[in-house]
Amino acid sequence: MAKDYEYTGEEPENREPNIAELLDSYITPVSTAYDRNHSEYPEHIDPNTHTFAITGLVQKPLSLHIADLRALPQHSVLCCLQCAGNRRHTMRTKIKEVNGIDWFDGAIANCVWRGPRLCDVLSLAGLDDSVRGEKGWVGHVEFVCDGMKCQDAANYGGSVALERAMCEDADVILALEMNGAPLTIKHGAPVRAVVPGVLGARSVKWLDRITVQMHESRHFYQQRDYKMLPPEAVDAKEAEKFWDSTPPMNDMPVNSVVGIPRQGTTVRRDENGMIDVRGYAVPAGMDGPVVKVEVSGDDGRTWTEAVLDFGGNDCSILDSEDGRKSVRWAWCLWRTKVRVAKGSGRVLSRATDFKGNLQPREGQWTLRGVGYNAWGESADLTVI
Ligand SMILES: Nc1nc2c(c(=O)[nH]1)N[C@H]1C(S)=C(S)[C@@H](COP(=O)(O)O)O[C@H]1N2
Ligand SMILES: [Mo]
Repeated sequence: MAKDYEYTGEEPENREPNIAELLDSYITPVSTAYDRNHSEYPEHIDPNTHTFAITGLVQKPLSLHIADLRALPQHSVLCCLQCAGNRRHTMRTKIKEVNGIDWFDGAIANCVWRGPRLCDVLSLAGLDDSVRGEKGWVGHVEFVCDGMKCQDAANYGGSVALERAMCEDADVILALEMNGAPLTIKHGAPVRAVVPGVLGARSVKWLDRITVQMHESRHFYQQRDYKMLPPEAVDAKEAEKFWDSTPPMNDMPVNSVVGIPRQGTTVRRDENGMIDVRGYAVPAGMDGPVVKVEVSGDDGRTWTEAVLDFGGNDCSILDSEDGRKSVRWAWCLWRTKVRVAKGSGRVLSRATDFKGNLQPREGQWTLRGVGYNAWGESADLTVI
């Protein structure tokens, strides 16, 4: 199938680390974390003079400095940011061709983000009565970066529900730091949104404007991209019929991948006929943390429970509410040994999260190759 979405102009930087490097550390180092850009990087933005606006359905529109954000209580969130197109390569090779960057399994990073809560920032401006519904907040919060021309639009933007933004438990922050250091320009300096559990596209970098509004963002990257179009949308022309009726993606699904052994490699069994297997797993949206990862070396007939690692903590961290809360948005790294027959073989993985979401055997094909979460798989192994 021909690609309908050829990019024009300068190709922005999009890169992912190889899986071995990614699995090497629980907290993904800033230099390892994937980069996903729809535009070139901005030149240095001076954090002392940069201002951004809070507008829309607020009592008092504001223009804020970074110093105003530093003056608010700071909140740290350990969270896995992932591009909606992570694992696209597997969707394209296992099901059929899709349009989009050929991400393998590395468009994901587990980092500590720090900054004020978005709800505290919005409270500075005061929310208008019109967004106060009977059962909670109505409307949306739009994040916009105005400075940079994107491939498909004049600027970058996206939104999340105001209810999510205002819910303390949802941990939505305006991040000033990543892994204990000021944000780098690549990752959104001086300030970016971080929306845990939601596709990375909403964690807008280089923020210029936050607007409270009744409607979802009408931005290209909210309305004409990052949607799980139905399978009937087989090409760009057919997709036109479905963009408006398909909701934008929001929460990411429960997922896991087998990182080691790599697909297509030769592995040697130990004296018991077992091989070492490692990978990562993430929970669905707000339903974390991951509580179980199962691995199979016999095509899913039998499953072995993997040992979970939450950054030096084992699964006993899941026993208390505080423990679970501390890794709710995070990934776990997992490892185990499984028995595999000699010859050609494969290993499979499937994750379950705290709410009981189980990673499905099959993934749904969708034109833009987003949201793939079929069982993790390392195929075409030569087992000796
Ligand atoms: N301003 C702006 N913000 C953006 C993007 C962008 O192109 N421009 N890309 C988004 C997407 S699609 C993802 S997955 C994440 C990637 O964040 P990272 O580059 O820090 O890993 O940023 C999001 N925020
Ligand atoms: Mo993304």
